[in-house]
Amino acid sequence: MDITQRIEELKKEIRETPYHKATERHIGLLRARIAKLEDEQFTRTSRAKGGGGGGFAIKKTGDATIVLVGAPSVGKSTLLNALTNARSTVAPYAFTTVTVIPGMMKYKNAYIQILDVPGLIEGASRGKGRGREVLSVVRGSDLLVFITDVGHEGHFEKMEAELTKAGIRVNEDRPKIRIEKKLKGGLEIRKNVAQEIADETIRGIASEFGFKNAEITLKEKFTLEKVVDAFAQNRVYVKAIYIVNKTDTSVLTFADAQVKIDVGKTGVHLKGVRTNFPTFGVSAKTGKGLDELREAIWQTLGFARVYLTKGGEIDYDGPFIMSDGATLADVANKIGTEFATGVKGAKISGPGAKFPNQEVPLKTIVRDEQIVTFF
Ligand SMILES: Nc1nc2c(ncn2[C@@H]2O[C@H](COP(=O)(O)OP(=O)(O)OP(=O)(O)O)[C@@H](O)[C@H]2O)c(=O)[nH]1
Ligand SMILES: [Mg+2]
Repeated sequence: MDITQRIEELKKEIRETPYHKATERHIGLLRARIAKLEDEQFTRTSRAKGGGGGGFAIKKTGDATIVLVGAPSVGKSTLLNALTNARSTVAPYAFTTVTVIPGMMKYKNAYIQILDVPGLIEGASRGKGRGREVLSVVRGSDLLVFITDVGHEGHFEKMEAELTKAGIRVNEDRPKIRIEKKLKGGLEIRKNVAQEIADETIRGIASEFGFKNAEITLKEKFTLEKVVDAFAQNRVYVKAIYIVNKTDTSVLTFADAQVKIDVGKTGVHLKGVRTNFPTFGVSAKTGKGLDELREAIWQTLGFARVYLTKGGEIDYDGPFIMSDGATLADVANKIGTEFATGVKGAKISGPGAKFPNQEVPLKTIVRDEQIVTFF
């Protein structure tokens, strides 16, 4: 039996097993086995085809790298050309793009690398249509832009399903768990939050992934899927925004969200398809909604522009672009490691400062448009 068949067998068994306290551990183990097989399938097919070579090994440059993920012909290349200086080939048939085409978008002083890749189709995680190569690029990115075109809004779900099978978690937080390996003592489960999943189930899943002795602290309420993710290797967590292209051709309707967008309206927030994350109607061809898209990319990446003072003057020309959660120490390091070792402290003004030139610890997280003086 090949891996795909084994996965199907296990899924069938899960479907046919009623879920309750007595079967929870067994179902947990089945899920863990599926996760292991999917990982194996993904790495095996990647190796067989020689990994990320053949135009797929793109050097990451700039402040962040984002990937345009979508089915063939939805307009990924057209969008790349509209947002960046790139000239990726556009044509009205599937699989026009067969490698990775990079472009650079400058926005608010940040250099954002955008990668156009071949269309993602069902079965990609099993290697269909350059799927593995595309998914490898996706794994290495900072943000995904999911793209579909009018009439194919259901594609979002399908794309996410392919990514999930390749160990990629979209718009999900990393499981809040601490796993401390020990030399002996078995698997000890500690909980900061009450859990519905039994300790035995958690132990079973952990040992399925090869953990023998460890102190495991659960810091949030876990689902069975999250327990599997917490112990599985190879999970990546990436944010995504969702866009529907070609809104110049017809009225965009979202059946699920019960939102109707007329032709001509731009950049409308479609809450409901994926709540909490922006969804936009755009037209790569006419440029409709692209300003809002650029801003959404910037916002979702969570960048902060940090202005340094030079001889008492604020240097507004060249802010440092810092990523989400960066500290003042990270800013000093970005200036140079030698500079950072000489830094004793920092004073901040503007956003995040209680008053101008407030002295704060270097571990302080920077805010957008903050003014910093190191001393
Ligand atoms: N009307 C309209 N047509 C568009 C738009 N964006 C792209 N197209 C057309 O859709 C077709 C496919 O566009 P591409 O940019 O090549 O699509 P792709 O997603 O890169 O396709 P693959 O590389 O094959 O995966 C072309 O004929 C484009 O001119 C749009 O916003 N509006
Ligand atoms: Mg293309």
